Amino acid sequence: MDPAGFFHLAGFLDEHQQRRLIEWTRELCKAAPLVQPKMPNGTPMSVQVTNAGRAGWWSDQAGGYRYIKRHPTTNEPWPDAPPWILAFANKALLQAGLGPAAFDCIAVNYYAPEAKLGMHIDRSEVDQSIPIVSFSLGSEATFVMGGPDRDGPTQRYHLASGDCCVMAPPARNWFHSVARVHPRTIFSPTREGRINLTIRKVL
Ligand code: MD3
Ligand code: FE
Repeated sequence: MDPAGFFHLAGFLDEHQQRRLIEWTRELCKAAPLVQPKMPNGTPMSVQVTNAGRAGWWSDQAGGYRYIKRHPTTNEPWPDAPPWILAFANKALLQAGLGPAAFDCIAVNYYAPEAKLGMHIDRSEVDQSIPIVSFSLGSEATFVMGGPDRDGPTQRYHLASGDCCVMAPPARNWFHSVARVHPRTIFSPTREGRINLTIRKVL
C-alpha cells in the first residue's frame, strides 16, 4: 500500500512527452544553467538544480533552503514555466483524484550517475497543503518514501523514465530521499543521469 496522499503513476508520460520534456530542460539549462546548491552547513549537494517560474528552489550557506526569484549566478529572473508542463501536472492531479493547483514553479533536479538526495521534508513552500507533482526522466532511481519521523519505517520505489509521483497531504509533508540512480537504464533519453521535474505552488 502506498502511503496516504502518495501516488505513483508509472508510465504517465509516453516517449514523445518524455523527449519533449528533456528537450525543454536542455533549452532551459542554456538560459538558466544548472548550479550546485550547498547545505546550510556549507557541504555541496551532489544534485544540480535550476528552475522555471516565479520562484526557484535554491540553497547556500548564506541563506539556507529557500526559494529565490533570480538565478543565483546569472542574477536573471528564472525563465517562465510553460503552461503545457503545468497542464501535464494538473492532469496528474486529476488522475490521482485531486483538484487542480495554481502551480508557479518547475524545480529541475539533475542527478549525475553518482548523485543522491538525502532524507528531507519540503517545507519552504508557503502553502504546504498544496500537492507537488514530480516527473522522472532518464536513468532509473530508487526513491525512498518515509513518514513524519526521520528514522521511521520507509518504502522504496523504483522510478523509471516517464513515471509521475503526486504528493498530497499527509505524505506531502513527510520525509523522503533519492537513495541511488541506476546506471545503464534501458530507455534513457538523457543518455546519462536522471532529470526530475517537480511542479509546485511556491508563493
Ligand atoms: C514526497 N526530489 O526536489 S521527486 C525534491 O527525485 C525531491 O528529485 C526527488 O525530493 C527527486 O524535493 C523526489 C518526488 C517527490 C517530490 C517532493 C516530495 C516526493 C515528495 C515532497 C513530499 C513528499
Ligand atoms: Fe523533496
